[in-house]
Amino acid sequence: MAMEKGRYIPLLTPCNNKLFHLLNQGFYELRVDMSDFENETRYVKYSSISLKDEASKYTINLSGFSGNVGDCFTSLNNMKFSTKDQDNDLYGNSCSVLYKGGWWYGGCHCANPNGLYLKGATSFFAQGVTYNNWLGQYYSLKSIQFMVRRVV
Ligand SMILES: [Ca+2]
Repeated sequence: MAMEKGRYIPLLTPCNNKLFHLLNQGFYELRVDMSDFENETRYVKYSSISLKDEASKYTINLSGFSGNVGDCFTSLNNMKFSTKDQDNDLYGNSCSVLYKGGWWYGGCHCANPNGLYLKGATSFFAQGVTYNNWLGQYYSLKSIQFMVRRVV
């Protein structure tokens, strides 16, 4: 964990800051690879991804969906990043507290990549590493990997 004089910094903030500076260097696409515990895989791609700066709470913009499973991330467009101590979502309560992750929550989520690692079928609704358009909100994926690539 990154540390500043006298206080801990949540890992997510410096990570998003890094991602912001990276994505600001050009035009990037996003690919997300997922797997379940039966060795099935799915992917989604977005031909464009960009982030605004920390003052704008890392507002995300995504477009140009393709993939072999339903789209869960175009709905993130214009959402701000929320953590347990920073509620920037569109929901009356805190999605981050309810669903155990830091994420671009709206009100609340179609996918929860930073949720709890619950290893497959679970009775906890939407708290795992879920992707609703593939295995629903009661299945926590084995893996979900985000990759960006510069296109221009
Ligand atoms: Ca809220």
